[in-house]
This record gives sequence, structure tokens and C-alpha cells, in this order.
Amino acid sequence: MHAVVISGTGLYQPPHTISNAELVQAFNAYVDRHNAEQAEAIAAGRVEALSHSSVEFIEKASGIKQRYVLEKDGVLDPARMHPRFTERPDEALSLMAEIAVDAARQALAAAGREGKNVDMVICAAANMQRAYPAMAIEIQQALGAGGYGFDMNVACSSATFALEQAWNAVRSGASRCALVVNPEITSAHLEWTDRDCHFIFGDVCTALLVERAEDAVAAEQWEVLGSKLSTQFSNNIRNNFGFMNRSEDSDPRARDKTFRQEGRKVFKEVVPVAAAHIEAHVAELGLETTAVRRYWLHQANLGMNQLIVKKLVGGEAGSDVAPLILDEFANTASAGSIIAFHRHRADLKAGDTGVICSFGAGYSVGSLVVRRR
Ligand code: CO8
Repeated sequence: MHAVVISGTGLYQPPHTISNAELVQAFNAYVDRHNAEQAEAIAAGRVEALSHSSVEFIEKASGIKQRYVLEKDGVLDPARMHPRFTERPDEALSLMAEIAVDAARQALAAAGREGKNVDMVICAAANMQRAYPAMAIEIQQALGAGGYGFDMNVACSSATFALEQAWNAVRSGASRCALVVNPEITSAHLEWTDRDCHFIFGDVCTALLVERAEDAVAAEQWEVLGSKLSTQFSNNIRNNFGFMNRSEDSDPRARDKTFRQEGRKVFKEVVPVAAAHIEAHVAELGLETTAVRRYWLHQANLGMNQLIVKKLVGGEAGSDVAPLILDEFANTASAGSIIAFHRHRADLKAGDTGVICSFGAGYSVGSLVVRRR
């Protein structure tokens, strides 16, 4: 088996931000409009009145202060409440591929590599823009990469699950240089009209380059010591949008065709599972959880991450141990832990170890233990 390193990362950040105040203002205008339009039905008990959202609730319940989005006007239009994208011709680069190529070029530059060095592309995200051809193959072509590409989806754990595939391919010799991209256009499958979740997600794309250690030329390299994946079926985070909808004669705009969750159950059930997963993974590699220098955790909820780290290190731990990016980016599905890794690793020294860990729908948990070379 070959030693394998992560030799570069990249981050595409969309051009627009939506603060909690802007989000709540638009949402409350939508609620007032809905309640006025439905006043008769509400009075007759046929339709439920909607309630206002609040900035205080969002910040207290989640830790989120703003989110980046690819398109803002449609989201903040009380008559629309979802982004407005223009359909592109088949000949044009698709939006998911466009943001993935941007993040990938940054990862390649950080690693001192070019597209032609890549022989495997995995596009891993919580949703794909189309059924086929695979997004990864379009990205492969746009970068001038060789080899092969494929798409995969394990919701919020897509990036760590893809990293295991990349690590296995490179260490076995099947591949020499693998690119993992996570274009998350969550704004297109978030239900912006539901106050329980309208504040949760943001758009972004991350990229990582995974290479054989003996080939790597990057100034900064992170050896992959091991990976561990696990899944356990749950309906608590679900989206029923899919290719069967038309044939089932179901309403494409029905509430179950966008993101929905039992947030409190998810919080309670996933915290112990994620903490036990990391503990077991670190122990399998002969390490102590308290000796891990940094945890780059999935970014869904501030309280969730604080509880997980408390279980791991046996007390309160600050942002030096588990950095937070969720206040700025919100939940970016599979990209969250990778943004944390991208932004918060430069201060670690050679020999320091860290854990990249995601958790979310499925349920799914994925972790990688890495060490700075
Ligand atoms: N403003 C004011 N009040 C509100 C609001 C709001 N916006 N929303 C809810 N409330 C009210 C509720 O109605 C409730 O009122 P009452 O007590 O009268 O019933 C009260 O506030 C408390 O509500 P909750 O119990 O729901 O509040 P919580 O404290 O549990 O916080 C959270 C809600 C923030 C959602 C929290 O439960 C959480 O973060 N849970 C974990 C969620 C999580 O990690 N999910 C992972 C999902 S991501 C994933 O796997 C990828 C999916 C693919 C991406 C999809 C992209 C679109």
C-alpha cells in the first residue's frame, strides 16, 4: 500500500450573503402575506396560520449568523422564496460544475498540480443538478483531467465518504492523484418557507486533492492515517424529490420534495453516535482523543459540536480544538467539515494529528484521521 496525502484544498465562496436579519425580514413578510391571503380559511380552521421567525431564535438554537448563496433576490422575494437560476444550454458548463472547477483549481494550485495530473474525479454532494451524465465527468473534462470520474451522494457525509474512496484508490495504486469536489447548492433544495429550517443552509463548494505521498510536491501535506464510515437508516432527515415523482403523479412542489427534518431528534440521536464513532476510530489507530490537536467537525449546529467535543476531550473546548465556520457559512451539507479543515489548519505543526468528521442524513458518519507531515 502507498502512503497517501491530502496535498491541497480549495473553497469556492458564492458572491452573496444573507444575514439573519435580512432572512427574517423576508420570511416574516412572506408569513404576513400568506396569513392575509388565507385569512378566511385560517378563521374557518381549514388552514393553519404561519408564525414569524426571529433572529434571536436562530442564533440561540443554531449559532448561525449568515449564509452565502449563489442567488439572493429570489430567496428574499416574499412572492417566491427560493433562488432564481437560469437554465443553461447543454453545451454550457453547468452551475455545479462551474463552482466545482473554481474550487478544484484552487486545490490544484495549492498542491502545485495541474488538471492533467488528476486521474480520478469524485463529485460528492447532497444533491446532483441532473441525473446524467455524471457531474464528475463534466468537471474532469473542464479541468483537462484523465482517468475517470463519478458522482456520489451520502448527504452531509458525502465528502468524507468520497475521501475514503479517493484514499483507497490512491493507496492501492488504482489511481495516483484523485480530486474530490463538493458543490453544495443547498439553496435550491432548502424549504425557505418553513420557519423550522429556513435558516439552516448555505451554498459553497470545497475541493481536495489526494495524492500518493511519494509524488506530492506541495509545501503542506497531510498524511491520511485512516478512515472510518458508518450508516444507520433514519427518516428524520429526508427529501422525497426524485425521478419517480412524475410517474407517481405527486405534486412536485409538495413539502416532502425539499429538505425536512426532525431537528431535535437529529440533535439528540446523532451527538452520541458521532462522538462514539470518533472515539472508536481514534482508538483503532492507537491514539487518544485528548491528544488529537484539532477536530474539523461537520457544521450543523454550534451546540451539537460543543457536546461532541466535550465527550471527546472530557471538558469544555474552545475554537482552537474544534473551529467553527457555521456562524459565517451556516450548514453547507458535506462541505462544512472541509471548510473548517481548509480555513483552520495552517497553525498546526509537523506531527500534529487531526480528525475530519461529518455526520448527517442517512444517518451517516464519516471520519478521517490525518497527520501533518
Ligand atoms: N423562529 C422562531 N421560533 C422558531 C423558529 C424560528 N425560525 N423555528 C422553530 N421555532 C420554534 C418552534 O416552533 C418551537 O416552538 P414550540 O416550543 O412552541 O413548539 C421552538 O421554537 C423550539 O423549536 P425546536 O425544538 O425545533 O428548536 P431546537 O432548539 O431543536 O432548534 C434546530 C432547531 C436548530 C434545527 C436544531 O434542532 C438542530 O440544529 N438540530 C440538528 C440538525 C442537524 O444537524 N441536521 C442535519 C441536517 S443536514 C444533512 O444531513 C444534510 C441534508 C442535505 C442538505 C439539504 C440542503 C437543503
